[in-house]
Amino acid sequence: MIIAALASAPGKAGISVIRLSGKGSAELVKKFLTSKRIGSEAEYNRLYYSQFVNEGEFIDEVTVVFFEEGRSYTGEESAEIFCHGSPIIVKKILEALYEVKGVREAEPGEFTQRRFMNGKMDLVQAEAVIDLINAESEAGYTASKEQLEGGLSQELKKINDMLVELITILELELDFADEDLEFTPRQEISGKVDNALKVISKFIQGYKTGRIFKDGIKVALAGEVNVGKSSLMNRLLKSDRVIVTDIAGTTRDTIEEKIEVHGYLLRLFDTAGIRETSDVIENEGISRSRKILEEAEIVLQVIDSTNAGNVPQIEAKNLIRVYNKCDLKDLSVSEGSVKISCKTGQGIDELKDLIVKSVIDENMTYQPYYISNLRHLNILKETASQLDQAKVSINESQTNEVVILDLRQALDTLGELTGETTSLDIINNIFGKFCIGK
Ligand SMILES: Nc1nc2c(ncn2[C@@H]2O[C@H](COP(=O)(O)OP(=O)(O)OP(=O)(O)O)[C@@H](O)[C@H]2O)c(=O)[nH]1
Ligand SMILES: [Mg+2]
Repeated sequence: MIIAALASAPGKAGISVIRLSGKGSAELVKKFLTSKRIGSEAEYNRLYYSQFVNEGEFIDEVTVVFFEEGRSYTGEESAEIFCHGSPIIVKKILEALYEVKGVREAEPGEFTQRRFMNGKMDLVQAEAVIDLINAESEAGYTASKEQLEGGLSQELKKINDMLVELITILELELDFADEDLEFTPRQEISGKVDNALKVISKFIQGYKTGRIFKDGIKVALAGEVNVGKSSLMNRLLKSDRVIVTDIAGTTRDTIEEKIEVHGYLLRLFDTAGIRETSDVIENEGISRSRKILEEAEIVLQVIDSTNAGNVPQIEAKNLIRVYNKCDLKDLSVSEGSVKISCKTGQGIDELKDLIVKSVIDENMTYQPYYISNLRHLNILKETASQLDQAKVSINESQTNEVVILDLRQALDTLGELTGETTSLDIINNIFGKFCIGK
């Protein structure tokens, strides 16, 4: 079955790209092209210019490229049509293609799914394609690019090979059970399981950092009313995004916006100032503030420098005290705190540096074990618990059969990550998150 869809963003643009994949794609497209140069001789990987004509109706001037089976994105014979970026032209071309027997509209992610099915990439890499398209920062781009290039897949392969080696040793012993063979000491087997566990726990620990690379750092702007939280939000965004007034209790809802600092995405949350109040709406706002405080990687406790005597304690794992309005009163602040003025802009760059530094080690570069996908984390945790079970079986001096069973289970679980043993439901679910045409 040939699939076809718009591969560029929908809407008006300079050009639009329509992609086809499946055996016979080139032959199919050629039927609509009038150029004499695209005879039966048309070459792959060459750009042809032609009119696109459907049943005598000239639709558009297009350029077309054909890709050979085995040397295309999907791995199948494919074609791409570049037309003027008009939604009407795109619609007409697609309708003409869908009219032909054996052609249908591609499902979301189906091109990439075919690439996966044809063994051109594993599931982890396919997931990286979505992340790459959705990346919102340099760090997110780096993480998904490395995953797409196979860094994570290679690390996973190492754990896989480690487990296969163990199973092979134990099976070999089973084969020679009747003979007087020197068995590998149980301690050695247990040590090898430990090695696999160590690598897996490195991945599990890398999740937190991986998330920061991919999804950014959650920063909550918190504090009492009127201290300048919303003013700081606007300063950081360089726009008048949120309402600022001298009335206490201006902000009632939590407002999220994103900025990029030193290549990392900061997800900023302006919150309602915390105080005792009988206002129902404001109270709802305050309870939302508290929730954000719990979830945030960093809490910026904004303090009014002119009223810094008795500020409340905020419980947070990572807290930076931000003394605002230093244009009105210039306090000296201790290390780890920062003084700023939202009015003049003083101290804002220093604050940005401090935020990134407090979460990211300066010399940190992306590592393949920085996983960022919850699916990956859950599978690795399950693999780890199955390996723990294998260790219990070894310690209880269970037979090789029992230990092999435990290890096989761990191996199968791991295979769900790369796609070897993943159920069709999960695969469809993953590709369903793609946009059409990818
Ligand atoms: N002089 C001076 N005034 C500031 C500064 N930052 C904020 N303000 C003023 O302080 C008042 C309160 O600012 P907001 O940003 O609304 O304070 P908030 O913390 O968001 O207040 P709530 O939303 O009510 O909790 C406004 O009148 C601001 O103009 C500053 O650096 N210097
Ligand atoms: Mg506010």
